[in-house]
Amino acid sequence: MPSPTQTAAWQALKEERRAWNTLHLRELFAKDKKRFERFSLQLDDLLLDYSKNLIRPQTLKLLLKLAQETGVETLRDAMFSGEPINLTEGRAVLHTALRNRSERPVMVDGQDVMPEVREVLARMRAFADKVRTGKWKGYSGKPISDVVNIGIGGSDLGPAMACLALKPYGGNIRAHFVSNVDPSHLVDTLEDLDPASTLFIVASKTFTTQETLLNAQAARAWFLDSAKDEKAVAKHFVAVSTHSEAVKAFGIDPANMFGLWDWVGGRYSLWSAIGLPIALYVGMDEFEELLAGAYDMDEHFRTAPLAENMPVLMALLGLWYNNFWDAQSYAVLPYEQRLSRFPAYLQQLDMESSGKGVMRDGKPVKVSSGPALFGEPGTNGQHAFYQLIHQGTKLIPCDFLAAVESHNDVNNQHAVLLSNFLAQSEALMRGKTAAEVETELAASGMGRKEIKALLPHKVFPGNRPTNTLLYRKLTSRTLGRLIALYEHKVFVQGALWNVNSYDQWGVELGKQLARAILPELAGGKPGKHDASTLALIARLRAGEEA
Ligand code: G6Q
Repeated sequence: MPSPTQTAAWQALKEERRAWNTLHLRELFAKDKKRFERFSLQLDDLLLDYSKNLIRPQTLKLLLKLAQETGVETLRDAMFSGEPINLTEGRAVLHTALRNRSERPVMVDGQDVMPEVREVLARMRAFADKVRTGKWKGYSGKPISDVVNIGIGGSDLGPAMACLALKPYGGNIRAHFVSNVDPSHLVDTLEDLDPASTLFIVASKTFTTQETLLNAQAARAWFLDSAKDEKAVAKHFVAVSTHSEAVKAFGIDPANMFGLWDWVGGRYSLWSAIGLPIALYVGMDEFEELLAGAYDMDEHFRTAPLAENMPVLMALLGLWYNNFWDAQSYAVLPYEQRLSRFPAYLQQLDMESSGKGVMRDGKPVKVSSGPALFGEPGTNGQHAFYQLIHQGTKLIPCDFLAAVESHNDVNNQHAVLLSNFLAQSEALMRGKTAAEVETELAASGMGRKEIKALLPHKVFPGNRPTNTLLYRKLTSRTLGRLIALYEHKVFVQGALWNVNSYDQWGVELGKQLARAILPELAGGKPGKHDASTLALIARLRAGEEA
């Protein structure tokens, strides 16, 4: 696969960018009454309106040509068919197999992985049903009331985000998530829990992650403090991992272990048994709805032509700003409080996957790769950081997300939420001209001198690009579609930049470095460090305040 810069489309896009120096969306909307129809796409109840982007028909044509020239479709087909596209780890990338709702086999090294996938799903169902109906009893005979997932990164962010999003489908089990090695996270979580009705899920693909193992040990000690019987552990601790030996060594019966496979990347694993907290919280039927939603998106991504392919279009638009408009960041703004952890989840998905400096062949990427992603739910973000998006010097493309219908009908507030949602993207697109500001200020009775001084501060340049994603209601199926949409978007960008989206050596580095410093904090011989790190270690050893 070539570097994208070697394609004819890339060179033509540079020209296209220059043409945009004199174009404004406000005028393009005025000229083309069909702009919304031209630049929007519907997949069942999910609408992508991408008309408020800095594109015209020829821009899109060139972007689609780039997708063709960089071989996006070939890599996509290789992923779905189980080829080891994660080159640096020699692995297939098959989170799509986990939600394959068809009878199609998925082959890895000549073997169909679907029977094993179905078997784990069946075990999850049996277990979730038992716990949710109260048939699974704790050591004192009490049913389970609280589930605590102990995991970090990919073994935490997805399930934590999804449980929050799917609250309306939650049953009588409360779900909690402990990830940070900061002991306060565990302590605060356990504070109000009853050991006799608490179930811990120790979720770690590798079962070597320091934070997770330490928190799991501490949780076990907390539990045994009340239960006072090692045998009770089996009723309160289950594991999700690929490593049955390590699980056993930790003291969890492998019969209470749910497996996954090395072809599931951590940040793509919520569809596997890593999703067990979701299944316990909303029930297995809803969990399967989540899988079905992702499968809808997989089928769309796999079969729709590039020009009508949601993840492809979103990826191309992202690349357009990232590489031709020098956008360094990207905001995801759900007007849905229950998606409050969605940006954090996407942060890992996008930044861990696309935060790469070399191409698939190990040569440096010559262009800017993944942007920094951030976001908060609207309307909260409006009262915080939108200022920079409206009037700052940086271009920040945004995705606005909202549901037509809310799960809660209170005081007409959903309509207020939606009016804000629409007003923001419209304002970002249109801006406010000097003439408009002047008219407004004059009408308020302001004098000429004052108007002159204030005017530049009140002008909004507009021409700031946004996507709008509108769905009927935040159901499990919709959430599945949305997550898979962003997963595939990230995949396409990886293909466009020719980077491996599926490794994470930066995470591994963190895991190694902390292990080396720990004994030094405990009084061991200081290692070779820079003066700043040495001084900080000395300060911490002395117990002084930093
Ligand atoms: C995800 C990353 C990383 C990983 C965590 C937890 O893609 O690899 O976030 O999920 O480090 O790893 P374990 O599940 O192995 O504990």
